[in-house]
Amino acid sequence: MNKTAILTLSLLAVLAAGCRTGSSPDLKLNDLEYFERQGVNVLVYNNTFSGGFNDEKNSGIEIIHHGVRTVQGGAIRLCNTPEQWDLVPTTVSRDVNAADNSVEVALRYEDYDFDSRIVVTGKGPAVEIAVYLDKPVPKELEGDAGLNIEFLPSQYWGKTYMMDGRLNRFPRYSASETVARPNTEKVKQFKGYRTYDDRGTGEFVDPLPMETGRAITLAPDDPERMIRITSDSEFSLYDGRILAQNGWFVLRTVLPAGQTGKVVSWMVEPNAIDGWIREPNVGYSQVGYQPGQPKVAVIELDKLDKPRATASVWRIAEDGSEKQAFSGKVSEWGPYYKYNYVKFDFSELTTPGIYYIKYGDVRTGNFLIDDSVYDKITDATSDVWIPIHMNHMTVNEGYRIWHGEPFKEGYLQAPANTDHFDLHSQGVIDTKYKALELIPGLNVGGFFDAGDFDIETGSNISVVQNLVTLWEVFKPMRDETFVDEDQRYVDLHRPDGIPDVIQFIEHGTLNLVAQAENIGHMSQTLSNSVLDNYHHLGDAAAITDGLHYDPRLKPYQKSADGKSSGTPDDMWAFTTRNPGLDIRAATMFAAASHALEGYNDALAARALAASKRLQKEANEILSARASQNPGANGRMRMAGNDLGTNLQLYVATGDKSYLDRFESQIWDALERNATNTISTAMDAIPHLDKEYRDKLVPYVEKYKEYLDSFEEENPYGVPIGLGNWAGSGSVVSFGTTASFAAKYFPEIIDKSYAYKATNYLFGCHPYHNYSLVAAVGAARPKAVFYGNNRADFSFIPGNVAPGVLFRHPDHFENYDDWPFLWGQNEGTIAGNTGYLIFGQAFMNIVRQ
Ligand SMILES: [Ca+2]
Ligand SMILES: [Ca+2]
Ligand SMILES: [Ca+2]
Repeated sequence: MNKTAILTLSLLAVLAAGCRTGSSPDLKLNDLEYFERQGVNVLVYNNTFSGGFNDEKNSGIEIIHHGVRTVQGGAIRLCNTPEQWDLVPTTVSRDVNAADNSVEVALRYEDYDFDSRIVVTGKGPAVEIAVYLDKPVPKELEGDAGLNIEFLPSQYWGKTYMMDGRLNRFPRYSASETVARPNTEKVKQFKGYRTYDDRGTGEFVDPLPMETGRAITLAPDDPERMIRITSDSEFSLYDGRILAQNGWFVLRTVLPAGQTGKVVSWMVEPNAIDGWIREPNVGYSQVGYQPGQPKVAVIELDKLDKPRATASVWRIAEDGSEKQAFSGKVSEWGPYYKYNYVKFDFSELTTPGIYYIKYGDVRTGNFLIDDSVYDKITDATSDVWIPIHMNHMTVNEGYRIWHGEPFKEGYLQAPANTDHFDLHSQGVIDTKYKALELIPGLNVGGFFDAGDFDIETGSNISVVQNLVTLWEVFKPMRDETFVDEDQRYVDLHRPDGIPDVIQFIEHGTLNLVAQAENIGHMSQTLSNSVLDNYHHLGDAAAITDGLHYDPRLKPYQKSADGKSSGTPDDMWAFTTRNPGLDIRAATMFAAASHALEGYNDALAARALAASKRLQKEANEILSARASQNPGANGRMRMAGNDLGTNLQLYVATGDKSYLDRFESQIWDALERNATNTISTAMDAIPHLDKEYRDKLVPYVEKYKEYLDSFEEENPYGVPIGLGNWAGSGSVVSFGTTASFAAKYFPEIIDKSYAYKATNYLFGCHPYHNYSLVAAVGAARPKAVFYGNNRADFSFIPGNVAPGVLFRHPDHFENYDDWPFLWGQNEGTIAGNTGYLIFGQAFMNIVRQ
């Protein structure tokens, strides 16, 4: 967007704001195709159930109520309190009828040949949600198919509600009633998997309603959350948390059997506070600023809010007194999606101290200006988050065991043609093992993927690669973790004389080498075999019983020798060979081998042997495939000969022929796409001469244009992802590449770009201003994350949240009272080791 356009748009925004003040209190469809009045947005399938993991609590009819998305999941659903893997409808069509002020969606359950239509019509301050059927509910779904809508527990618990005039309060914790019903009555779940373990009873648990009636008022005690809903037929209110900790409050009307036409009608009236304007979100770095760095707060404003002319910074003295230290102009940036943005530059303030920003009535949390503010930004990640994610170990911290030793029984060969619930599958068996046979030696090393406990091989390869990069480039000698692979024991905050990074490299390599040696090639994943333990929360050692599964035993029976059980909970190895993954592993093994030399020579030798064998075999497979399918030849050979691989192999082996190959490819690649290639190109600088570095200059200049383009694209000046998984990862890579560029080309790329990345991560971003990195040096880091302790509404220190998630068509959000949305709150092992590299590269340039 160019500056003129920005000015024009902001002018339009001000004009539009002027027109809308005192606008009608009716919910009207706007140009973005949702119902709007100030303080209330009603979205009708602007987001559909197609995110990748079934019910992501992000879809259907949704309400953004005074700035917070508190209601979603409005749909025809097949149970009282749907879980993630319950069937979701596909959206066959979505028609917006501006003249009627209505939106109609056609929904379909393919498994049951069941079609329905939902029509949402704005009627004054309310919307009518009506369900139409052209054919009656299929017999097998009678009593199951219903109109559901879901309310965010953390925004409603503790608040009152009235059903047909009866008084109630939303419970802080679920303790309502359930009933056990025969499994034959359970509507099938995703691909026939089951989210529950019936312990041999043949029964599933069904929640009973907390209340039933025809009129409900939610939160009459809280104008921001109050909603009135009436129905032409009975509805019931359920607490979804009774089945699954991530469940929501659900209001539901079961569709009548044998009827067609308009079968259900609800009137939904969300309260709108008269004259409500969202409080400004003053974005600033909660970790603070170095005295000489740029300091720009980005202030996110309601479009009806009139920007102030000035803002100020106040200093807190050692005696607790406060004094204004700086006052300056606020400049307009303009509209970006739902809000309007202004900026406040206080770079002139350079005196070390404790400060806060005042913008109108808003007073931010305090922050420091000091040279030392960034010194500890990676410590929690390296000392706490990463060791807690070490698999096959007991992990202790002080008085607390984070988890015992998981998966002692090892991993079984996944049966052929198995689809899986975490986006994997097993094709034909391509190992020497039979289905469900134990593959020996895999229960060693490796890192939990994320908030779940599988070893995602691709991610673990990236992890080892990241850690080797960290080690080779920065040699961090930090030793705060005790790791004993023989005892299978990790103790946090206990130095053992060995740098932690080298121990993490060893731990990751141990599992990946075991895969190469015992499977013969890399697996896709080592993961859960049953859905009912995949969604495990808490101690990883409790996921399986640690005993080998023996199908000859009765379910849950233990063998006389205590070594096996009839519980089919053992993890599976999904072994379907992917030569591309093998090549990535070969590169990583070469790098790991180099890093481990002199520390664990035996493992280094195994890694190098695996590297050479996998590279040879994978290239043979690719060549064979290419000769069968000549069209794919170019693409497949590229996979085996990419730039990064050749560079890594040169570093690992010292073999000049790899470097020659790298040099023969790099310039074409830079010509094709400088921004994507510049990072790899810079990785080679330490290994090549000055002439190579100087030849990169024009591409770095091009890269600078790319970096600058974000200043015009959004108010934060960093890449902001709009996908289904929020974009902190892109900001981290942006910051990493910008930091390396500032190191090698300070005359072209100054440090300001890298500082933009830390600003964003540590609080200067849309929606709220909390630091996205758990527990890191901020007055207000985020309080909840999607880790394995998420049911405790807690976090694992050092986690980097994906962050601010975009919801179509114009809403950014990051829940900080509800940890369960992975797309905004889950950290991953590859992402968090990537953050370590960023942190080191960043500290390296800002200390210069
Ligand atoms: Ca996973
Ligand atoms: Ca150590
Ligand atoms: Ca077992």
